[in-house]
Amino acid sequence: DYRILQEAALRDYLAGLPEIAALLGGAPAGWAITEVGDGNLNLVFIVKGNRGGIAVKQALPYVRLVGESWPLPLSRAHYEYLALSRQAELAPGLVPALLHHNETLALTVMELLEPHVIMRKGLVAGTRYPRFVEDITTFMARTLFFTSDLALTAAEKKDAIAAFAGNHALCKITEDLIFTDPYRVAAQNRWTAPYLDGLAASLRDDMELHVAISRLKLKFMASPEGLLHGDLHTGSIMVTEGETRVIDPEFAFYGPMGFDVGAVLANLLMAYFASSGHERAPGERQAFESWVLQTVEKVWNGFARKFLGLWRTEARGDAYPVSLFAGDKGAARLEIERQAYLQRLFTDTVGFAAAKTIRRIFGLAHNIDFELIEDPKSRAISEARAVRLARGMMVEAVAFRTIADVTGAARKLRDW
Ligand code: SR1
Ligand code: MG
Repeated sequence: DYRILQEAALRDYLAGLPEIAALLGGAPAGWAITEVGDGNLNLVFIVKGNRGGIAVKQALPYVRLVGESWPLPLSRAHYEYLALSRQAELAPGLVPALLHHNETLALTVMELLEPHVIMRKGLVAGTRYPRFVEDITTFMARTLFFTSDLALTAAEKKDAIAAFAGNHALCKITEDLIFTDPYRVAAQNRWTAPYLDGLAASLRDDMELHVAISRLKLKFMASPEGLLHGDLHTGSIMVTEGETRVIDPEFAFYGPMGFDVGAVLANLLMAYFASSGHERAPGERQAFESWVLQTVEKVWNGFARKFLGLWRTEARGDAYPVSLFAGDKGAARLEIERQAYLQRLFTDTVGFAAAKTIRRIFGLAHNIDFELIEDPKSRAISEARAVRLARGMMVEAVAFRTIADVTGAARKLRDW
């Protein structure tokens, strides 16, 4: 009984939900309904009555960006709802409140986030978000730690992996669009031609890069470390100066933690490189760019500190059995092991951040950080700087020992 709900059908549907109708207030005929979806996959409506408002998201049976020629399972709405429910338990207040879900219609009604804006749009405008670091580090540390083997028993973890295992069509999008297509001839690839033609060709011929991206792809496919958001870019984060909400986890599945952390860092680094192509008030450019790089550092450092803190105090999982680390000697050795774990996670994060950058410049789905730079030559310069950093981060990920190594390299490329 799935059908795409356009305005009139959506109004009738919502009128039949007493709690939602009461929240909106007034007669259904008076509700203002606007389709606002600007993502790649779904319909998103804002509905406002005389008392309140809601957001309604409905999955389409195809990829919106491309059209009906690219079918996509509606089941992604189920996984998104499941992930949002779990994230709400683990990171309260950092995802939108869920108000209603209809599995058949692949439709979810959520709290309307107002006056929040999509973070990517704010970054393009040069806005700084003082609350962001605190919230995104809490979100990532808690959702990744508490869904890992450090916090769950082996049985709980395997059940949790199984609950998301069916979301493979969405994983396949990532496997193709991020880990494969930008490095080969693919019909859907595009870039800022003709300026980046040579760079695009060099990616297709760069065997060290092909090895590095293939290792990352394998890690993405074969490392169910924790429940990932799966698409944690700045278009999946809504912000005000004092609040942060993570939205849109339809790509959720059990994967390598560095994929989520790398997504956040990559999108901040792209905002940094794109900044030179956007209008800024006098003095604002430098202030914004240095805020972005400080934010990159604080996101990694804050995440690592919170994750380690949870491991020290909340580890009830079957990994690292307490009985093997008894006494002062055991505690000291386990602490060294925690640091080593975080260092490996940092290396993964650096590699995934690089992959997330290259896909936005040569693959199908680009981002407005670069796309809104009108002059193609100026856009290509910003993109080429980001790609140069990303190539180094991917091929020599272990050479980046600290996050300051990443921001230092970014700073050096700022005027390259
Ligand atoms: C065909 S979907 C393209 C991209 O949009 C989503 O936001 C994901 O990033 C996906 O890779
Ligand atoms: Mg999305």
